[in-house]
Amino acid sequence: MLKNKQKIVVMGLGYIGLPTASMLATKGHEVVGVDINEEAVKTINSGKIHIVEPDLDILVRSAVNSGNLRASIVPEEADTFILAVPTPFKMGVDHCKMPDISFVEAATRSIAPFLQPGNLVILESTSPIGTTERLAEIIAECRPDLASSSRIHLAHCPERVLPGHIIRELVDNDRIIGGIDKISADKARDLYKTFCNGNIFLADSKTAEMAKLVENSFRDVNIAFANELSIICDRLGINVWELIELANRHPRVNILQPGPGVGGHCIAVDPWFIVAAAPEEARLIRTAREVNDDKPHWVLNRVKAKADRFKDPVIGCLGLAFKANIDDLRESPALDITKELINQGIGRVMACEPNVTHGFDKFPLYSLEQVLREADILLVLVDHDEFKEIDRELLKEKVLIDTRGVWR
Ligand code: SAJ
Repeated sequence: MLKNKQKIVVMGLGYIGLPTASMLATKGHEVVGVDINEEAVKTINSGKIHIVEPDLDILVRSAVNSGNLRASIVPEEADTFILAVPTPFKMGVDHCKMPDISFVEAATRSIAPFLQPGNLVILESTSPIGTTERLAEIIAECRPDLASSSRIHLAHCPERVLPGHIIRELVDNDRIIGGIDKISADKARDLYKTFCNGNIFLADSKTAEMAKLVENSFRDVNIAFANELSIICDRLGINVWELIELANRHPRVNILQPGPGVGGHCIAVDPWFIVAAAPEEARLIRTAREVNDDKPHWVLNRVKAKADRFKDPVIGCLGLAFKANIDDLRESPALDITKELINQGIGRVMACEPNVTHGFDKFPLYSLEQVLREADILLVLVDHDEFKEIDRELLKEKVLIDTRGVWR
């Protein structure tokens, strides 16, 4: 029997909320997952999942079967509320993308009627600086009866899990918890300790918010360096993959890998939250975003230049997902490049995405065999294992544009 068993409401049953809710349920807490998507709620209540993530199906099934997890479209009273809703960006002035915290605000307003003195509210969503304090204001507006200090505890505990490895990283990763006061941070730490084997570090809420943004910006800036190198090397006739491998033999150098651009819903978004907060100072972070956002155009122009040499070019696009060995197409540069080739009528485009087998209707998909047979130009957009294993003999007569270095 769990020592500090709690009733927990998790707002948002997506890539973060659902694994977190299920994990807490399998550890013995009573969990109610809340989502506005009625279909998702039905699916989860039947022990199934509506998103793709390795091993999540097993975790959800066991959480639902244990009787500790149920999904609902409305919140209810609980000891702890965890907010795991999206924080996208919206277009601001001067091409600067501004954080949109309307989902977090709406989720806070919807739990406000159910709050009781002593409750803990945890913000997991990646958020701009000051959001946790903003939630305290919203709660005070909605519930003046709870406004006196320390009646509601509030902490930011940013998620850090890598899509494709969410279940393992949820348990193993270190966590940062930023409380609006010490007691809030302590209470959140006690809860996360029930499933997290990593170290838990306490900070104030602004530092925790910034830490999450900085982690993803660090990666974005480093990928931008690799992407810029790939363009420089192309001009200078140097194999960038070999170059990076050699440079990384230095004990203090660790260059990341170039690609067709940066996709997903985190790394291409979060740095903008820092730029929006400090536009004059965040020069490198902004430039890195621009370098990465520009990479798909550069790839497109390279394909056009090669296609010009053919009368009726057939272009095989290998991979549509935003990174290797997943089926997630959200904010994928590979998908954008392929769509743009089709829209601009650059030859006949044959796209192949081995991880997407049904439900895709934007354009036709082809088997790898068919693409390898018919394409004049092969454009590698994702480093899926299937593409690494292609027999090199089959590539001999083709024009190759390998944005991921799978055939380096
Ligand atoms: N990419 C490259 N070159 C590289 C590494 C990545 O081009 O060397 C590209 C990928 O192909 C992809 C994009 O970057 O298009 C992002 O992929 P990723 O694997 O770097 O990260 P995400 O978006 O799947 O998850 C990130 C993780 N953050 C960090 O590694 C600092 C994860 O830990 C976060 O929890 C997640 O963002 C999030 O939710 O914020």
